[in-house]
Amino acid sequence: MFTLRGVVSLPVAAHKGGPGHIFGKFIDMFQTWRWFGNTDRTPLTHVRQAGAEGIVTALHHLVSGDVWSPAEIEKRQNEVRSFVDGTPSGLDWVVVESLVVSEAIKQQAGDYRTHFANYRQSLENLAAAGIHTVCYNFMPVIDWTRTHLAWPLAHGGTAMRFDLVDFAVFDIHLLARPGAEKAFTDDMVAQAATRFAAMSGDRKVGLVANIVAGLPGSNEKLTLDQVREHLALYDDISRDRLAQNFIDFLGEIIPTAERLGVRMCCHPDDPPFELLGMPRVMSTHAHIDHVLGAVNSKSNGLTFCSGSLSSRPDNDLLAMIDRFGPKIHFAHLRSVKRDGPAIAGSFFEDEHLAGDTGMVEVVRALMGEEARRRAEGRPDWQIPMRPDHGQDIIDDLGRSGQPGYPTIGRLKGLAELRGVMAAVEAGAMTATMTGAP
Ligand code: DNO
Repeated sequence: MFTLRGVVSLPVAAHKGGPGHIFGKFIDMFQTWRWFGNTDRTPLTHVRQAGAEGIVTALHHLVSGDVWSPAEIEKRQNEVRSFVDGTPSGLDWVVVESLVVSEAIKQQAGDYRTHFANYRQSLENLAAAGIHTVCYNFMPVIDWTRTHLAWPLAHGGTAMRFDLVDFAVFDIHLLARPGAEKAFTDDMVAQAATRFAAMSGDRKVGLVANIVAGLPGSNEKLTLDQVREHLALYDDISRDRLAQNFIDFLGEIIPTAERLGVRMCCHPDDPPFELLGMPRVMSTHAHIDHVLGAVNSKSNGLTFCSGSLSSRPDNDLLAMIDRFGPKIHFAHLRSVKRDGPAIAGSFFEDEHLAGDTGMVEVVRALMGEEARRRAEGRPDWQIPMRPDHGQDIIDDLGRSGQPGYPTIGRLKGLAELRGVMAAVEAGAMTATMTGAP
């Protein structure tokens, strides 16, 4: 029932082979790549050369709340399966990211009941097409948020950054949200005032665009006024109410997902703390525990995003893998470097093996979970991962790709992560051969 098409159906020997695998200890993660369709600046030929084994994509052109029809799904599958010259790509669409949950569902307003039915129908259509892993999020109004899309690094490349002072400038001075100062410390409010006074017109426009115009993944591009209107709709929605709306959504769709063998996996909040006075329900260990426990099904799972989760220092990633492991259906692997110890603070997206995330231990723990599943006989033992984001380096600079999704930066990230996986696997093998614990 729970097979990941194109993943576990690959015979292990044909998939990787090599003498290292003869003991049947193969615990590698399935290496995927996010691709936005044929307009993506990274063509599938390059995805193949980067060594990715499967594709993560979505029908980004459809409005949230609508049904994903079999014809649209098939069209995207066919795009993934061929290079633009028509030759087979050797790739398949294995993970949906994202089947967006509409604002109507998050707020339980307007057409939300129709949207529940449409969401279930989309799951039916995806499962019929052989796609069984579906990522989504439950963040109100704005998907992931950064203040800088091309923050200069000492090595000459650029990275994405979330700067809390810039965010306060946006919230207090540009969006001018009533009462926004209350969300920040006095010191932060003062720093924001100074920074705003010195900020150029271009930077103000750029800052607004970075935050509200939508980063890849959100299919609604909002104006400042639309953000204000949306925020007003959350005036009466407390954190408890949003959490309950989330659980109601799960109650509506998880039985269908379970019947279809679809693994739903919710992405954590990014960043994982409150923004713009709106509640957050997927930021911490306790939040995730609550949501996964409220509708207890293997189909109700988690996208383990190491970068989002480690953006706050009190999240213990290894404890999360230990607790939620059996329900981790997808992994985003990236690292952040935090500016300081504040729970809600600034960070930038560091190289995949650098920063505060502790990537080697995270990969080791995820591969340990895979090994545990294999021993248990789970057909979906292999966790699809993708190198999440990447710094813009070398040919990425000036390519104008999707923010956070450069070709070379991700290729480098994937190569480094593959190295970690190979080392972890070799370590497991050595332990088996020497009888070491
Ligand atoms: C950013 C992504 C997110 C993610 C959604 C999942 O790079 O990780 O946009 O796709 O939050 O629904």
